[in-house]
Amino acid sequence: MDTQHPIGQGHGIQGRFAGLPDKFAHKSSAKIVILPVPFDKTSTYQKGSDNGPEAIIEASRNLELYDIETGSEVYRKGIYTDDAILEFTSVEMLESTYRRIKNWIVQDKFVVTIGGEHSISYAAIRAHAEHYGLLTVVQFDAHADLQTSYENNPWSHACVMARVKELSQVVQIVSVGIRSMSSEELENLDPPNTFFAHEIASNPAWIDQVLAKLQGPIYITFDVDVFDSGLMPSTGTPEPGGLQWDQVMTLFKRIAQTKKIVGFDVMELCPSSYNLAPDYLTAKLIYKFLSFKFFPPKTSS
Ligand SMILES: [Mn+2]
Repeated sequence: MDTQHPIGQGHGIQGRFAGLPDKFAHKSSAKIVILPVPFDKTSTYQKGSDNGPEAIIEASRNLELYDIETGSEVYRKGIYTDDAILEFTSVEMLESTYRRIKNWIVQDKFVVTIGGEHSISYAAIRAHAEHYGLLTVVQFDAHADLQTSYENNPWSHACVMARVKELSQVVQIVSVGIRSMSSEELENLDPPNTFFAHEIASNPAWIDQVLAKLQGPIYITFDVDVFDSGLMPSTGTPEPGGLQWDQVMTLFKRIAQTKKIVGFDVMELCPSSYNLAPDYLTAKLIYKFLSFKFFPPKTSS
């Protein structure tokens, strides 16, 4: 066994992202905090995203922690896996999540919130928006999530971006991968800042066009259903025609190279015991994102 790299490949400690030993998972010294929010109350099709955080953390123990592309080992920054937010109602969950995240931000931690249904992101974005004053939100999603209210609940997952729009510090939302919406959402939609999946498929310049929109501190909210349903079947509402892994990686990398990313969340993994690949994909997505964020490659590719 290589004693220089004793971590990864299923070793390590259960319940911690990447199974990191104490040295790299310490609450006070870690630069990165993983906040699990196992909440799924408003989803309407396939339920079970409340099992997402546990599945992500379990899968993450199997990651190899040297990132080839950036030549880095981002776990050495320290990744603390926080206690899960456990609340019963949407309002309580949002308030607890908001307060927990705000407390980490003032300690200069980079917070990765993992869900759970997409409504959770409102609390995370609100905490970052208040701290940074101005925020551009990049939304990776199959769905617009712009319903004013859904099933009489303004805090439904289907309304999350409508609520985010109401935050005064959010200067703009740039949406990527959208391919399913209702006509009622059109009035809330910002067409110049919406990159529909069918347009991405036929426009090689789409990544440059996304980057040209971004200003100020960047928050990325990532609904895993932005991926094509073949790659990501384990989600509440899987949609065909979605993004591929390399497209997402390229956009992550390009944003990290040119912008200041201040926060990140990954929502809507609805794990299945019959197929672990989507769980592993989500864990790897988080680790790749962190590798790009903290060790952005010098040259663009
Ligand atoms: Mn969504």
